[in-house]
Amino acid sequence: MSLVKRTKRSETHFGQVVIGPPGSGKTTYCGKVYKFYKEKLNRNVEVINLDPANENMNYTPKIDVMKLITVEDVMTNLNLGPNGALMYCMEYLEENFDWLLNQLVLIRDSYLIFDMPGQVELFTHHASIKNIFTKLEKLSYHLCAVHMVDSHYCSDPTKFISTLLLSLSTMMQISLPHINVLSKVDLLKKNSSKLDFGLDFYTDVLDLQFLLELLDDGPFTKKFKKLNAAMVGLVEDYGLVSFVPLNVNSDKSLLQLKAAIDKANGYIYGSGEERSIQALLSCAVGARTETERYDADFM
Ligand SMILES: Nc1nc2c(ncn2[C@@H]2O[C@H](COP(=O)(O)OP(=O)(O)OP(=O)(O)O)[C@@H](O)[C@H]2O)c(=O)[nH]1
Ligand SMILES: [Mg+2]
Repeated sequence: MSLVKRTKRSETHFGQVVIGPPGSGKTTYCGKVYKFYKEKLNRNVEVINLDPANENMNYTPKIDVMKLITVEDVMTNLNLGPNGALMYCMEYLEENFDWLLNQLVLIRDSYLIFDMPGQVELFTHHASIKNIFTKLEKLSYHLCAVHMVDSHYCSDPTKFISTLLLSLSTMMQISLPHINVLSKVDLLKKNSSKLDFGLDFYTDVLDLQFLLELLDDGPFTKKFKKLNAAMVGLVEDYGLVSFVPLNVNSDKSLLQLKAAIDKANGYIYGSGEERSIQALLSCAVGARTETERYDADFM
């Protein structure tokens, strides 16, 4: 009987898949959140590295794709460039799904954090990563995509519209419960005077007409009024994109994001964790509950 068939479907597993463009903060977040969940929440958690070119991991992965294949080896042996080699690695991982599953069954009781590579086409139209997580979903892995985007892109309306379109197409392609994250908001706060709007405008994505006005006034974008309106209209019509801000060095910020992720993937936590969350909350946010609307003071 194949490993897939032997994997008990009655068992449920939970976790998050950390995706996003290069340098958006995925690996840093994985290391921080691993420590935070383990030490502050007593959650039984493991990190899985699925980036075959991950050099500076701030955690020890329980499963490491670099033991199966690396971008460097593919570049040397198949004479491919770095991007092609990364695509090849993901296709290779898909073909060797049992390699991953064999190791996942050994940590079946753990909450899983997947650190992913940063090439955007892997999440917008290439099929391998989607296929891997679809297979896991069918095996009762309840995963939430945590899509990190550098909040620096809020500083320019053209970059922000690209971010919105990227987030929307990634949501469509990956098809998992999905949380978009604006990473490095601590840096954004330091440069808040350079922003056209307050942080809420960028996180809530509610009234993009203001963004359209800026695009229509921009020296390079004003000649594309219809295109600007079509792009903004597309994002508004779907009504799916919004962001949770994150400063990875703030426990309060990690806790806010945790609440959103647990809600999205349906994570059921044990009473031990519930107690520690209450303790953390009383220290970090006074009388407020974790479901209450956060403001910018955690940045
Ligand atoms: N100030 C600040 N810096 C951050 C934060 N999160 C990540 N960084 C920095 O952003 C840089 C890139 O972080 P990584 O974690 O390597 O990003 P990544 O998405 O894993 O990058 P790739 O794997 O290459 O795609 C590092 O220098 C981090 O220290 C944050 O919340 N605040
Ligand atoms: Mg990384």
